[in-house]
Amino acid sequence: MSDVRVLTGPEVAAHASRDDCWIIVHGKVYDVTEFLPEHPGGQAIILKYAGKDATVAYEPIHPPDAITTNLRPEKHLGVIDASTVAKVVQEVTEEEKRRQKFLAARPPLDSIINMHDFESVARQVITEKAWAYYSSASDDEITIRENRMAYQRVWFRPRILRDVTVVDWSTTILGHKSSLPVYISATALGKLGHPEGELCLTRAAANHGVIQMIATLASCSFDEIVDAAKPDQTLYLQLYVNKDREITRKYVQHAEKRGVKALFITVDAPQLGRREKDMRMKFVGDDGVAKVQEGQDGVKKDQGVARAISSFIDPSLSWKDIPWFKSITKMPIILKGIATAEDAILAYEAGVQGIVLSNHGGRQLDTARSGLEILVEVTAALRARGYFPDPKFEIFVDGGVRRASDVLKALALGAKAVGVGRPFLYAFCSYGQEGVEKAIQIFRDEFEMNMRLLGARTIDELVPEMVDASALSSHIVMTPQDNLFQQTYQPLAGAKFNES
Ligand code: PYR
Repeated sequence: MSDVRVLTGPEVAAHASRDDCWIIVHGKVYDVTEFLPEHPGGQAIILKYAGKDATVAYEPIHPPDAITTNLRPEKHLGVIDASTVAKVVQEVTEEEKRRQKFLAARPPLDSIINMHDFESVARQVITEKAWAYYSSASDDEITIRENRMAYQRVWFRPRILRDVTVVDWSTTILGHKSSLPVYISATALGKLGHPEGELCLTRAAANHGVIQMIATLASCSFDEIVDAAKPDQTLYLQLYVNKDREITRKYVQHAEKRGVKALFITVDAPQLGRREKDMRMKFVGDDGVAKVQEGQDGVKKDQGVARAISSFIDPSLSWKDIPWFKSITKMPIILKGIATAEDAILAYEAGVQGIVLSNHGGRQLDTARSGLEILVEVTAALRARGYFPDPKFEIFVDGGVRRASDVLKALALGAKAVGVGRPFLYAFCSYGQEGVEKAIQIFRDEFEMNMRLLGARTIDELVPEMVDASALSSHIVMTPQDNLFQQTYQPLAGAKFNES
C-alpha cells in the first residue's frame, strides 16, 4: 500500500502567497515557501505559479532533479490528482505559429554545409527567448564579433609537395583520444532550444569519438547526461563554483566517481555579463500567466535568463582556492577563462594541468581580446620561462570557431585543442542529435581538405611557421576595399527553407 498523499487542484490553489506557497512540478506538489528567498532565479518567477502547475516554466530551465535535491523531503507534499487541476490552455502565440512554420520547412540536413547554416536555421526554429539567451553577448557585443575577425587576421603559409594522400586530424586531449582536435564546450540550458537538450550532444559525441564538456547549468541533469554516454566515452565537467563550497565539493566528487575525466573551472564569470538581447526578453513575468504578487518583491523584470540562473556563483573565488580543488579531486584541473599571459603564468605555477584562453563566447567582459590573440601572448611568455611546451600543461582556446581552418590556426600557434560551443548548440537546436553528427562530419571534411592544402599530414606537423599572425594584435588593420569586385560579388547565402 502506498501512503503517498494525493492532493487536489483547489487544495494547492489555497497556498498561493509569499507566506504560504505551494507549486506543482511534474505531477508532484511541493511547499516552496521557505525556499523562495534562496531560488537562484528570484522569488517572482515562483510566485507567478504559486498554487499552480509550474512545470512549463520549470522544465527548460532546470534539470529534472533540481527541485528534489534542493527541497528537504518534508517539503515534498504528495502527488496531484490531475483530474482536479484546471487545464491551462496555452495560447498559441503568433511567434509560436511562425516558429512551427519554420520548423516544418527546415532545410534538409544534407543541404547544410557549414556551421553558419546551423546558426541561421536555429535562429528561425527556436523561441525568441532561447535565441536571445544563446546568441547574446555582453554590452556592445564587440568581443563576440572580434572572436570571428581575429581568425581572419591570421593567414596561412602553406607548404607544398608533401604527399598528403593520408591526413590524420585525430589527437589526444588531456591524455584522452579524440577523433577531432575539437571538444564540445559547455553551453547552458539546452532544453530552451530542443526538448532533448544536451543529450543530443552526448549521443552524437559517443558515435564519433568526440569529447563533451558537461555544463554545470545544463538543462539535463548531470546523471542523465552520464547515463546517456557509452561506458568508455570521455566526458569533462565545466564547473561554476557555488558560494556553498559543500555543494561544489559533492558535485565534483560525484562527477569524479561517475568517471568524468577533467574539471574545467570557469574563472571569468564572478558575475554573468549584461547581455542586452537576453535582458530585453524580460525573462520574469512575460508570458501572460498568473500575475501573483508580481513586482512586489523587488526582483526586476528585466534580468534575462542569464541573471535568473546564476546568482549561486561565488564571486569570491580566488587563486587561494586552487589547493582546495586539488584536495577534493584527482581529476586534472583546467582554468577556463584565462585572458592574459600574467594569469597563464600564475596558473602554470599553481600546478593546474591546463588553461582555456577564452572570453566566454563574448558574453563576459566586452572588448576583452580573442582567445587566439591571447594564445600568441601566452605561449611567448610561458616559453620565456621554460614553461612551454610542457606535455603536462595543455593550452586550449575557444570563441568564434566556425571552421576547421580556424582550429588549424590555433593549433599551429600552440593550442592543444579548441572548444566549440554555439555551433554544436545550434546544430542540435535545429536538427537534434543528427545535427550534431552532421556538424562533426563537416568539421572532418574541412580538416581533410585544409590539412591537405596546408601540407600538414598530422596534428604534430602544424607549426607556427604555417601561419602569419603578425596582424593579430592589430585591432584595426587597413584593408582597402576592392570596390569593383565588391559590386559584383554575390554574398554566400544560407541553406534554403522549403517553400510553404
Ligand atoms: C552563460 O550564460 O554564459 C553561462 O555560462 C551560464
